[in-house]
Amino acid sequence: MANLNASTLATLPREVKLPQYDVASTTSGIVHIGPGAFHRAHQAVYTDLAMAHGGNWRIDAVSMRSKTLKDKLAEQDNLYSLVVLDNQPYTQIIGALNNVYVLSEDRSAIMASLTAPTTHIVTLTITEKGYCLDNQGKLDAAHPDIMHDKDFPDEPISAIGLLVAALSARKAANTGDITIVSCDNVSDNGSKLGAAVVAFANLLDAELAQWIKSNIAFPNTMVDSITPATDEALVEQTAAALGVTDRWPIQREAFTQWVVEDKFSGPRPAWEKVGVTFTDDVNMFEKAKLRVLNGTHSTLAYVGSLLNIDTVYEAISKPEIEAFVRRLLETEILPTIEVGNKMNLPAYADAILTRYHNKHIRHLLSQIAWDGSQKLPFRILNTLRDRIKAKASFERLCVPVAAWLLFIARRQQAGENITDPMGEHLLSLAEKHQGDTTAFTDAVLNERDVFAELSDNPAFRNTVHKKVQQMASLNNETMAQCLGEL
Ligand code: CS2
Repeated sequence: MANLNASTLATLPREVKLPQYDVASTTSGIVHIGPGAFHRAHQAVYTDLAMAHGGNWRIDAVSMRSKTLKDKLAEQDNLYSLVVLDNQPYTQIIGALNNVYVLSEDRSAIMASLTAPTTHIVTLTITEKGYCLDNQGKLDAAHPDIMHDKDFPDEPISAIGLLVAALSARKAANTGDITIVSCDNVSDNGSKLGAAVVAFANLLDAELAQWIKSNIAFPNTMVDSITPATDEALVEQTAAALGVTDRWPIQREAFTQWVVEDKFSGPRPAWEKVGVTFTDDVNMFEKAKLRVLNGTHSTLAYVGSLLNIDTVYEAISKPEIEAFVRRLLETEILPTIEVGNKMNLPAYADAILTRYHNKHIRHLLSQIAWDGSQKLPFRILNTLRDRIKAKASFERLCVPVAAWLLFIARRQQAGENITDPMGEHLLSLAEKHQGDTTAFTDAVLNERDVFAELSDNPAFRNTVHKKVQQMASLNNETMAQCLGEL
């Protein structure tokens, strides 16, 4: 079978949507750091659509480590398929990626792109851990990657170091303004990124730090679209539908949302014409999305994996699980989000649960369970803090925390790894306290990198202990009763 590429586009079935601009003659205006599935299903799609309204806004994608994308797309002119899995499925070819680079192989091309006067925007999806933040959301100067980049500022290995190297070169060359747009599920993502970049620059050169502060915009954003990782089944299904091979398509639900703070240092694509919302205040959207969607996603991931359930759809299809998630939302999550009359919060939450019921999507709970130590602070612990501050109940918010602990203990017992920067350490705690769940719970709750001041809160600790005990015997037979009591 031939490959998907510029010369086979004309052979695709008529119903496949194609880029509505001349891909070959359109050049780059954006650098994206971290081109995982989410970027390719979200910002790259909006940008592809926006280029129908003009502008040289193709994307130079920079992988910090993985060579997969570069290798897979090399033979297909960096074209790939967006496969939308929903009641009305469709396939769309995305031409937005102009170049795909890997940091270890393409350092000079990456710097050239980051410092080009034609580059006006850098977007990032580097996941929570990519920001190298401490438990207060500030740059962790003791992070090994940050310490490396401080010693070798011209050969950075962190995204923060790379941005500072690029900004330093732009300042020296007096290149035009650039806007840096975080697109990760981190609360106040733009402000935190901006502060981390300035803090790192300050370690190298106080004047550069000041220049960044005065000249570079870091808008906050909220991003949303459920995007399971690419798997072989998708590759096969796409080949059957297209009649050509796409080695790295992506799949997504139909729903997609991008809310961006209207704060750009220079020009940008006509994103507002293709569904992106620009606003002065992203905070409310960000908070609602992180707490409602990502908070319940992580809850499903850890509770579901204790019941050997594989996907979000299967988990939410168990009436006991859905009922618990609804109680958690109504009683302890929604009351922490102030929306005034700008948003109908119960309807928003309801629509998210409806999205979980999309039977066309196989979204693995094991994928969502990655990086719990990095995700739970933003998704659950901040909500819990607000409840504590308001002297309100937070029992149910301790369920995902307890389920995470039991998930770690079970993985250790099964001799399996967990994908998490703290994974090895957490598994070693589970091994040390094997057979003593109380001691293990105490040991994890002492991890200040995750829990910060909550480590010292007796009410929080006691409730997590209680939930661990209540859920320790959770299995398919006990599910109804066990979840009914939570
Ligand atoms: C998920 C998110 O993998 C995860 O942790 O919760 O990727 C989620 O699917 C997206 O944020 C939806 O917008």
